[in-house]
Amino acid sequence: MANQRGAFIVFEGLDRSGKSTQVGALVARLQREGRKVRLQKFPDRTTRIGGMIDAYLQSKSELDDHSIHLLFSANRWECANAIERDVSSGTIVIADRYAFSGIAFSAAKGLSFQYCLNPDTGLPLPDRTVYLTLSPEVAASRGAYGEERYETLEMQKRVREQFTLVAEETRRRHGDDRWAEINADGTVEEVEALIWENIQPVIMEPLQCLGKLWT
Ligand code: FDM
Ligand code: MG
Repeated sequence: MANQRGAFIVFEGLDRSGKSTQVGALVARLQREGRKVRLQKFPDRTTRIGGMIDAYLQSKSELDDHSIHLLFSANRWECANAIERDVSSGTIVIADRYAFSGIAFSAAKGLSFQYCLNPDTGLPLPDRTVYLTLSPEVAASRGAYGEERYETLEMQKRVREQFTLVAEETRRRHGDDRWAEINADGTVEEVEALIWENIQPVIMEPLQCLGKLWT
């Protein structure tokens, strides 16, 4: 189909869920199939705003919780036009984290859920968000957390709770099809197969234009 648009697919998940591995594998597979595909990491640490976020995450700077929340959102807004442009010209844009992490991490620090949601209102709405879940046992068996801010067991537990609320809100506002949960306890290949099966309808069927988040 000549003018078929691409798609916007987001991956979310807790630390050590294998999210970045799976995103990389999916991008490679789509490329092998001859699809136009672009990986978009959030936070995008390559921009000026992204540099401020990077310094904060590495504890090289301190910022008020509201300030850093708004910077994460601003970092998405500075990429929004490119996502819309690429999807409308046939590219599959795969995002490693998005606004859902934005809410889950900031709300886990105590900001109100509604406050966290607001600045992302109107961003490109993902056609599907794949949330990779991990049982606590398997998470524990995958070794130590990293060095960055938020990479502690206590914070990850709170983030997991908030992701449950984010999932409910997404389904309530945008429908059940927008949010898929995939158990990432299996091997890389097993999880890859589950993801591939899950996203087939999204990348095969011609879709209408991209929606707007939280509207
Ligand atoms: N994070 C990520 C947030 O707190 N808010 C956001 O909006 C986004 C996109 O940043 F701990 C957190 C999640 C994670 C950290 O992410 C850096 P990566 O995926 O580890 O680079
Ligand atoms: Mg990290």
